Amino acid sequence: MLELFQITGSTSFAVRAALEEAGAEYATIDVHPRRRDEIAGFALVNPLKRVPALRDGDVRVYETSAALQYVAERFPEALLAPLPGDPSAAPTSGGSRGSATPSTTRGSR
Ligand SMILES: N[C@@H](CCC(=O)N[C@@H](CS)C(=O)NCC(=O)O)C(=O)O
Repeated sequence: MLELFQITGSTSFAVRAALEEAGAEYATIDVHPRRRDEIAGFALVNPLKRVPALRDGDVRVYETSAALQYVAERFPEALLAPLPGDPSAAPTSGGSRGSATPSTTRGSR
């Protein structure tokens, strides 16, 4: 089962929200901020011993953005984000005034 190493009130919440939104089966492993060495295997999942971190079988992911991307790709049916190669993920002009700010859109599938 997919495991989320987390600290309540940290950016772990974003990954947990994505897992919930995806309807994923997962377990949470609570990391105490000052006792991170007590969690068996945590350093193998994230050598920096920071949260969030995910373990999914042999796959280990850390950094919030990478974990969010992993969840989106692992559960594509949840449509959490455009997937690599999805033409609807192409940057747009950002509005009628032609802003140069990149943004992404998600089309209906
Ligand atoms: N750049 C990392 C930052 C991770 C990070 O600093 N996490 C904090 C919680 S928000 C943490 O693990 N703090 C515990 C510590 O550094 O001791 C990310 O985006 O995931």
